[in-house]
Amino acid sequence: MNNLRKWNFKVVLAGPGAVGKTSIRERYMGKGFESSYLKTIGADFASKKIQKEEDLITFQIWDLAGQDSYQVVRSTFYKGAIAGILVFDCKDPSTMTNLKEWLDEAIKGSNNGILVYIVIANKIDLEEERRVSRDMALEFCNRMKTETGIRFYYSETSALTGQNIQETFEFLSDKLLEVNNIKDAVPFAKTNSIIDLDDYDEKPKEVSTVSVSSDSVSRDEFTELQDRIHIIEERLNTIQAIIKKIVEKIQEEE
Ligand code: G3D
Ligand code: MG
Repeated sequence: MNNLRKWNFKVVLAGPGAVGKTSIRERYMGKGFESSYLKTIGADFASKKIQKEEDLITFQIWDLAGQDSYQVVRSTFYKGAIAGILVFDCKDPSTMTNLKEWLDEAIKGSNNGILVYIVIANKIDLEEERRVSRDMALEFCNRMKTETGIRFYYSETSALTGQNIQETFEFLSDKLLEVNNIKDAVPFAKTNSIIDLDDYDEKPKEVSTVSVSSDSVSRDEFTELQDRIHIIEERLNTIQAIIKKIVEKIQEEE
């Protein structure tokens, strides 16, 4: 167990209200998840540990409140995030076009620190009512990519049936290990349920992650450091939540 590399990945689920963010998180976390509910402050996060060979990943998934009233303080929640999942409802094209604003907010709020973005078309179980086709969504993602230079992945899910939820988070964990230089790039399969908008346009990416040289730090020291960072990160998250609550109280009183 001690030989495992430990990772703490903060993931934010962003997008308009009612598109299914909470449902996606709950579907992925299952029933027995370890959770810190911060419902009263308009967002909550839950964490889930998964092991991939030598890597122990703690996903900390923040589920942001979609309500506009929270927008002022919402940026706090992007701090420290490494992945952004932008969710829209495939029945409602306006929830997709809205994602551009959510993306801008995520870029600013995370100080450009988010390394992996996935756009999710949710509620694909409602086939009859679907109004955004895969092609329309890919075109939209491509436009966002051209405007921002950001690399996107695209996935279609149903939080109701569970379709593609597990796969999307599996893919995300692989990508996060890849951007941390732990895993070789996963060769992209056309049949994959996740679409890489950069499929035909592979270019080396500069990533600003900390790389630890094994010459200077022993494995045990490294593990201990990671544990300590993990604890500090969890405390910071709690502090962020408390600050948000205070700001809201102040706003209420104004
Ligand atoms: P949010 O967190 O983005 O605001 P929620 O969205 O997760 O609260 O979901 C909003 C509503 O959409 C909920 O219905 C939820 O059950 C439904 N929903 C979420 N994902 C799916 C999906 O994949 N398929 C279908 N059919 N419904 C979904 P209610 O009725 O509780 O408001
Ligand atoms: Mg919600």
